[in-house]
Amino acid sequence: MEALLQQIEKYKQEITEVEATTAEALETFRIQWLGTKGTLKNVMGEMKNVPNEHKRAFGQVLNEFKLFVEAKFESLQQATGGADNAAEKTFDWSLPSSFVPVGTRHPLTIVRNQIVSIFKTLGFAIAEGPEMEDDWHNFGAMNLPEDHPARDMQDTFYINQNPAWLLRTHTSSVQARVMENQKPPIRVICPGRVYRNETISARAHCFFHQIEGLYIDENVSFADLKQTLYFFVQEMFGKGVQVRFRPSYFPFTEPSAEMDISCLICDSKGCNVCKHTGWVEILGSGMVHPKVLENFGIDSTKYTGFAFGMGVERICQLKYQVNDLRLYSQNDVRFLKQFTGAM
Ligand code: 2NL
Repeated sequence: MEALLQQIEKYKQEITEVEATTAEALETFRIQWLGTKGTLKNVMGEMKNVPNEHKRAFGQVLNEFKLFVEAKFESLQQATGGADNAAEKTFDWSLPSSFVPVGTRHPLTIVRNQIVSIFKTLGFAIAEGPEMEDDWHNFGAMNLPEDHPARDMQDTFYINQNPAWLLRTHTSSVQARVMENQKPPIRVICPGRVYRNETISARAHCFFHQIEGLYIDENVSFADLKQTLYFFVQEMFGKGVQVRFRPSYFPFTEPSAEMDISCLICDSKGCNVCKHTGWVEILGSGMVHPKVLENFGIDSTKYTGFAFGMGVERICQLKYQVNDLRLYSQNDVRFLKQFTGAM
């Protein structure tokens, strides 16, 4: 009994010395003294051991101690910033959190990443280069004759005419820079934005995104080209897709071929996308023209190579049925947010 009264005095002493300054310290105080397993509860529990004749007097001491602790707690609360505490008391922690909008990748980025990662598995390195180019890297080195229509002001954005500075019309200019700086074997994939002087419509735009590939080594054959692009198509569009190659012409490849795949939209039954042929064109390709190799001092009797180029917008159109090129650059979130989740 006497010991208990002394203990309570000691507690009071201890409490008087407490100076809580933070919300955590305040909470520690509350748990230690006022909590369900706190000191106050313990001391109250001693009541049952007090002889009956002392219960009344002891009860008063306990009650006074309780008020003492609570008063201290209140004064500490005030000292630790009344405003904060008021906010904390009235804040409803069970409310749902505010909505955090999550951005989405652009569909062209998604498709570009897919294409690039397929060629990476085949050992292709990624190369990038400037969008503003000189005549040589964009046209000359690629075996485009001086009078070629692509060189016309009507088709190309010129920044300067003499010497010619222009916005690259294909990413071949990047491969040109790779051939300039590296010796075969060369195996690169070049993704990037390219520019053409066209009137904007659903089917044409003044810029688009291209991915070109280049593979130069000894004994590279047209069979390698076909097998590589066939593998790409199966990875990109699925195992059941049919392919066909049609002879074509590019100044920088000989022979040249365009590649079609069976129409995914109508399962080759005939629709607007395949113009009722059952086939859709997805890329151009060919064996690198000997003149292009020699332009970079690569011995065309020792080395051969294949190259290809595809439009990312076109692949994206086939994968996601995007029917208007302008959607890619209008940044309408109703369009963009349909691609949530894809990488
Ligand atoms: C297309 C066709 C093509 C190439 C691009 C190329 C690059 C070098 C040498 C030879 Cl460095 N060729 N590129 C070859 C064939 C076709 O692109 O329709 N692109 C959208």
